[in-house]
Amino acid sequence: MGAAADLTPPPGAAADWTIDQGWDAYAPAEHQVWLTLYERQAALLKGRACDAFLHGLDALDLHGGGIPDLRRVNPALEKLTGWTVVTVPGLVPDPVFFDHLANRRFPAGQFIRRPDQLDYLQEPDIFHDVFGHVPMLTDPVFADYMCAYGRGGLRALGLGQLHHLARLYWHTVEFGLLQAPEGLRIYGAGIVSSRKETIYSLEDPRPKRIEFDLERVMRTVYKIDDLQPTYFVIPSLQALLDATLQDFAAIYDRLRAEPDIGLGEVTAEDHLIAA
Ligand code: HBI
Ligand code: FE
Repeated sequence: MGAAADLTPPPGAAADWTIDQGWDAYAPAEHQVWLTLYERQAALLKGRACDAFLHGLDALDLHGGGIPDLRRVNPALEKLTGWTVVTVPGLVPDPVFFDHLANRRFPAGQFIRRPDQLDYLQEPDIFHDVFGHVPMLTDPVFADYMCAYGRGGLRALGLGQLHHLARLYWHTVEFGLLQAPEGLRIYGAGIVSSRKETIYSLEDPRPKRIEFDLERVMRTVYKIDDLQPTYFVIPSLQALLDATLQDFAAIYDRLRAEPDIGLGEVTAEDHLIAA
C-alpha cells in the first residue's frame, strides 16, 4: 500500500476539491466540442438509452447551445432530486468522491476534452460527467442509489473493501444496461458518452450480457481502456436501489473466500441475455 492517499486539494481548489466552473471563461472552441459531442450522441441514443436518461436530458435542457452553465442546471436538478453538480479539476481521492456522493453532490470535471480527443479520453471531463452521469440523477430512484452508493463507499473504505465496491460502480453507474419492456436500454455513463460503445454494447454479438447479481458483479474485474467484454443487465432501477439495502459486511465476508471472475468469463450460475 502506498502512503495514505494525499487528500490535500490542488492549489485553487477548496478543501473538498471543488473549483468554480468559470463558465464565462470557456472558449467558443470548447463550447463547440460540447455541441459536436452532444448532437452526435443525442441522435444515436434515441431508442438506445433508457427513458430515465432521455427524460433527464430534456428536463435539464443540456443541449442549450454549448457547455451547460451549472448556475442554470443546478436549481432545476436540485428541485427534482436534491442533487447538485460541483466542478473539480479531475479525479479526486476516493474519500472525497464518496463524501460528495453521500451528500448528493456529483463531482464533474471542469475541463472539456480537446477536438482531437472526441472519441476517448482517460480522465472524466465535463462531457462524460454532465452529459453521461447527470441526466440519470433526475430519476428519483437512481438518485437515491447514487447517494446510497456514496455512503457505502465511505463504509467500504473503512473495511478495506473499496475494490469490491468500485466494481459495483463500474458495472452499473458506468457500464450498466437495463432490460426495458421494449428491449435492452443503456443507463451507464461510460456507454452513453461514447459513440462506439453505444452501438457495441447493444448490438455487437461479442460481449457477454449477464443478468445483474450483486455478488457476481463485485467479483468481476474490469479494464478501463477498452470496450467492455461483459455488461450486466438490471431488470429495473428499483432493483439496483434494492440491492444496496443488503448487509454488505456479510457480503464482503463471503467475497473474501471467493476468487475474482476474469474479463469476459461466464460461470455456471450466470443467466445470459441475448442482444
Ligand atoms: N473522482 N472526479 C472523480 N470522478 C470519479 O468518477 C471518481 C473520482 N474518484 C474516485 C473514483 N471515481 C473511483 O474510485 C470510484 O468510482 C470507486
Ligand atoms: Fe464516470
